[in-house]
Amino acid sequence: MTQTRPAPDTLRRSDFPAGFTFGIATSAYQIEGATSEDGRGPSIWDTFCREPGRIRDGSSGDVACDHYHRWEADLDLIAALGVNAYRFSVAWPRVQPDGRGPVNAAGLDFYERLTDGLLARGIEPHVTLYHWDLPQPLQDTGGWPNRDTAERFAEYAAAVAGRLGDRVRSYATLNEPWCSSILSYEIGEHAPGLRDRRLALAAAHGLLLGHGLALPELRRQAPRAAAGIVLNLGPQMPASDRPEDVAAARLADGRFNRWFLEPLLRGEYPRDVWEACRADVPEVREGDLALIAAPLDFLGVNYYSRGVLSASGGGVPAGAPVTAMGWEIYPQGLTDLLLRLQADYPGLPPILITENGAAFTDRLEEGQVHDPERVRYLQTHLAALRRALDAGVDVRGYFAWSLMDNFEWAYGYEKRFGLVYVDYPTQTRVLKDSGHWYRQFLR
Ligand code: IFM
Repeated sequence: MTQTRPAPDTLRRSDFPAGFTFGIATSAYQIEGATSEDGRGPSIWDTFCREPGRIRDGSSGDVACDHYHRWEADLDLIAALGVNAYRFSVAWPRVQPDGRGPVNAAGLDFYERLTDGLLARGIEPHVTLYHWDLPQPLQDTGGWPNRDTAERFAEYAAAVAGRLGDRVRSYATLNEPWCSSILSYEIGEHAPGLRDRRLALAAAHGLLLGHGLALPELRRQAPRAAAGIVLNLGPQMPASDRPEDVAAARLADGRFNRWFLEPLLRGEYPRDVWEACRADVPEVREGDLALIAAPLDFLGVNYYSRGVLSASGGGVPAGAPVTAMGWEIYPQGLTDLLLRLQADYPGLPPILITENGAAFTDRLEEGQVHDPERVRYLQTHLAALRRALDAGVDVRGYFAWSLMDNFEWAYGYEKRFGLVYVDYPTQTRVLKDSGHWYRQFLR
């Protein structure tokens, strides 16, 4: 029987299951600033931002949204939205300035204040341990391609969970390992900005290994918190039925989605991609895959768009709507992705949509920001999520990206993803129409 569902623009929180988590997300380097305060050490992003030509507007996260100093007012803003969860990341270089050895108490104090501040406001803390800000000293000894980094990550995870413990609702080990490996070591667009496929695949394995080593530490230190990982995923579709396009899409799917999903959920790397990349595949030691495939309490999915592939490359179909990032707006891809995960991975853990959102060219006019495209983006993606729930996919929560405009990596401050507008010179926060809409939706 087909269920009648409300149109996207009439969707409300009550159209989702009772207890469904609705939240909003950020990450440390993108919002905190204060990069050399209270004992924080340098990260690969501090170094990368200082290299000429790496960041489009020549900026860095040195000040960002000054959240390190404004966190209390920012938590009030989150509370005013009416969300029941907030996803933030911990900056490893604040906790361990050298990436190893003694813990910097002041760094952990900050995240403890944040955690307790959320709980005091009735908001669940969801922590991501690694959202790309590797301590520079660990890059100096090889970064993620060096297996030692995975060991160091597990120690760091234990230190964070040892302090924050079960006050945190969920710990994600990694955010989007595709970005911190392929985009960073092969495509060269993110720190450390290398172009070497062998190193990229070794980094991907190192990241997954770090995840596998960290999981038991999280379970030891915070037995009641959920432990999982966050992947950026999206359907990779052929531009036509031509066999070359179908093959290109299959390989793109393998490199983007399956290279991370399969070791985590099946304990093996996808054979077709392994063969295609044979000259560059990583060293996998005995026991690695068993660690990596340990059961997860949740799989975090970040969904933004799909890929459309032909033998000559990827692109957006002519005339398709896009965001300011040039990413196609394709809500059905979220439904398709979730159904595919459910079909392909028996025993799939519950899913959290840990990021979903869009950049548009926002303007502050007379104290207001009208962003109807973002409102529509959120509505249509929530409707797409609702369709996946109707089809039986076990999704437990949704986090909009992002709380506020912030440092969008290689794009600097040019791209605005926030539901809250940030006027950077004054650090004034202004709720955009999308923020008003989300608050209304959640009411
Ligand atoms: O801003 C990023 C975030 O850090 C990771 N996921 C994608 C977002 C938009 O590009």
